Amino acid sequence: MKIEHIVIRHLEMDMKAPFTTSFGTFDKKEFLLLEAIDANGTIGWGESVAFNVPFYSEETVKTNWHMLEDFLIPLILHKEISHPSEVNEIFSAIRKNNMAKSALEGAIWDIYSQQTNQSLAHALGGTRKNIDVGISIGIQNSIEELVDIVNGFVKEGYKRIKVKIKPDWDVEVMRTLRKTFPDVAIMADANSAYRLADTELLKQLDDFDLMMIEQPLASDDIIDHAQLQQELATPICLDESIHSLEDARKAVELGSTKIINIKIGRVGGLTEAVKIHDYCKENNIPVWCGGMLESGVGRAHNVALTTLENFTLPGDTASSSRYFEKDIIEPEVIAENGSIEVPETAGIGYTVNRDTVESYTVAKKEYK
Ligand code: OSB
Ligand code: MG
Repeated sequence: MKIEHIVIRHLEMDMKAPFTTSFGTFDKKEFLLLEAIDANGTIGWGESVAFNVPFYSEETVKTNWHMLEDFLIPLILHKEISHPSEVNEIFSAIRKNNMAKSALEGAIWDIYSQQTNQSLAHALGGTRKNIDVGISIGIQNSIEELVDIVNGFVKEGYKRIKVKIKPDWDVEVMRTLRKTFPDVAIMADANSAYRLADTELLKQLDDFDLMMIEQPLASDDIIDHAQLQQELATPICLDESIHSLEDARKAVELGSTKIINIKIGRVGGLTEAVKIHDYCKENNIPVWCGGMLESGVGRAHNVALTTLENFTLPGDTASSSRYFEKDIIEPEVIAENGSIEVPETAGIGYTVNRDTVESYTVAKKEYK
């Protein structure tokens, strides 16, 4: 294939409810949507998971636009590409900026799977027809409100409940949840809110039979996490610290993580995500697919990736309707009883609604 035309759109979507983590609150979703068109007219869609603020990682909507316009798109336009796994190599001179790279690589994977007449899931080597999913719940104003919200999602059938924690919203919260929901699979995500000096506090979480604790320590750390894991019975799962197969290998070899959260954008695309999956499978490290409050396009890519064999733990890919009044894809992603049916049609398996996209677009530029 040869990509001849790329459209970058900056979208803003209202969220049904604000989402609060230890690093801040999102009350609207701003992101870049990429449309890539090849010489035959096949259209592929990709989504950047970079937020409008650099609090989860250093990338933002604006830095992504800069990287795409000035460096990544010029490397791709009018070049013959025989397989999307080549894109990683084409981008290799450019350091990091993984979310920007991933958005473009994702659109190319979509085109490739359409042209080879297979679902994206199949093109990636996935086999599941249905995927199990959980849900991630932000920090609330009171434990009572949190219990109500958890109760609603447990009733909807989500397969595990993840709750955000931070200092002063941790041990008592998890104690109450475990007492109220004795049989539910529960985990906590700290988004780097603690330091090794908090080990005694974090050890108290061992009382609540949590599936795992996600990224308790610094976002760039794998050393202190290894030491913390020695002290904790609860498995540590790294999110922010893992940007590549090499990061995954080092963290696993050091004993810093027993489970890995794979986010396509954070690791620079689907090709690298599959490599991390394969490495983890060989090393008995279960993985699950993380979420970044994606619109339907990013959500569809997450669904496809999760069909790979070693995605044995429920991910964060909830129904579109959990986040937005109206998503940009048709049909929307629907989790029923904590399970999503994987589409079998060629490409990402969902249709992008151009009118809906237009209604959320605040800026747009074309590259030829
Ligand atoms: O750490 O997984 C995270 C949302 C924004 C930034 C980081 C994270 C999250 C979530 C929500 O946990 C995942 C989702 O529902 O998409
Ligand atoms: Mg996380």
